[in-house]
Amino acid sequence: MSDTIFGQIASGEIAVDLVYQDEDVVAFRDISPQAPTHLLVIPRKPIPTLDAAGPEDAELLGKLLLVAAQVAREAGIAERGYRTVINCNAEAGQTVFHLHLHVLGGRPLQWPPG
Ligand code: IU
Repeated sequence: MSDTIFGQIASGEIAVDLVYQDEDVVAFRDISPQAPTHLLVIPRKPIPTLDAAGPEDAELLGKLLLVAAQVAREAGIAERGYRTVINCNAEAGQTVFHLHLHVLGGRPLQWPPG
């Protein structure tokens, strides 16, 4: 059983434009890109939010970051710069409750974010 649409992507039930996959992690292009390059990196494990992750997920969380760096390099945005974002819960703008890490780049990014 899949948790959300990202769970269905992670399990292969829904096909998307994958840029990376291994036994633990999947990365694909965001359907509504907010920058010239906008990738999402998700665990196959259905963790709903960063707040729901526990010590048992430490290695997986580290892997998400390493995959984010890898797909950013492969997308050609690493040298000029990119941003990683995890929105946690509603007030931060989380809309899909399967942990995901945004990788945004290819244009200058403002700080602070809105
Ligand atoms: P958020 O952090 O939960 O707000 O991010 C969810 C992202 O998932 C958002 O950028 C959507 O455009 C993106 N997305 C997607 O790529 N494919 C989908 O089928 C759905 C959402 I639903």
